[in-house]
Amino acid sequence: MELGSSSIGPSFKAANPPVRISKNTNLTLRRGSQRFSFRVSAVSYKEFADSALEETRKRVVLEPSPLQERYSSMTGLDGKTQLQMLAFKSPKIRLLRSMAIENETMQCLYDLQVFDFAGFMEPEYDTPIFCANFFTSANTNIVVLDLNPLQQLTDQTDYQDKYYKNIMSIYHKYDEMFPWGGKLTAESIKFFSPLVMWTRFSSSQDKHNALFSAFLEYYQAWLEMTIQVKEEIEPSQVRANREAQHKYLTWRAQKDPGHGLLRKLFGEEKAKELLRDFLFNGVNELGTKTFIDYFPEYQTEDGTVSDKRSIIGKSFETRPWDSNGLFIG
Ligand code: BLA
Repeated sequence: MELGSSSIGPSFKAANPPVRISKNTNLTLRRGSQRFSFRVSAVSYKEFADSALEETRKRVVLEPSPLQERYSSMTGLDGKTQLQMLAFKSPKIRLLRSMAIENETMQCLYDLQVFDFAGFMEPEYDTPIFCANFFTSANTNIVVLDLNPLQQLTDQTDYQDKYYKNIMSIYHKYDEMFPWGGKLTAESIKFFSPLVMWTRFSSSQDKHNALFSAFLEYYQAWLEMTIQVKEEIEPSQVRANREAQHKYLTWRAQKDPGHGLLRKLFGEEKAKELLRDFLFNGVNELGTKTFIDYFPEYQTEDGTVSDKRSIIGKSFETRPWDSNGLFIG
């Protein structure tokens, strides 16, 4: 298979994503008679969301999700930080939602930006969860881009062959540009696939352009999977899909690294609502198991959930999958 193309099933070839027009911003400051001019590389995650939705509409009929009526935009307690939310569904996609946070201040054009874009299927489908999670502050970026599996991929399984084997070339296209981001909360690895792009980098226009291409390429691979997937009719399989999704939602609604920032921006109560009702919607509806049922190691002596983000701690200094996607730990 040639590099840059990928196939899911016999007929699928991922199209190359549209090229992004570079958007540099020139800033000019004056002090007395002197002029200082410099360029900042700007990234607009709203543009990422718009492009993904545009690609989706070419293939799938999207309807607004009922969540859109309650969540569209918000301003943080600082009066400066803007949050924008989009939410859609289709007959197969339970929820396709986007959250973009931007903070434009006078001192620094883009002080803080967050992008969290995810796609969750109805439980009749075992397609992975689309996950783009980008955090950009003054000069650093933290990126997770993945098709999060519904089955743990630290062992070779049919699920891995079905969804990942034929699209590993997508990951290899970007692995030099976006090397492994170093140690991370060890618990997270079981929610990731061998396709995961976990990286940190300093902002530059080249990196932001490449991230945009990677985002759309991963997204198109996911979209194609959602189109080709067949409905599961075996009730035990549907139950397993639902529980896997519920476990994932339960993990992220409780332990997502974004909690702290959302709490600072909107206060504890609103942050919790955003997490449980919008970002990880389904946590209250898809199952009745609690966080402790799924992750008993987090139980404290008085029975509550430990505040710790991780019990195991940070690990995986290097990528725990080899280039073929085999887990090497
Ligand atoms: C950092 N986000 C991180 C890190 C990971 C992720 C792995 C590095 C820190 C760590 O090791 O945990 C992302 N972790 C994930 C994802 C999964 C996971 C996607 O387990 C999926 C299973 N992030 C958000 C939102 C905000 C956000 C909404 O999703 C902000 C509102 C911020 N992520 C954020 C921040 C950091 C971060 C501020 C750096 C701070 C930190 O490391 O705690």
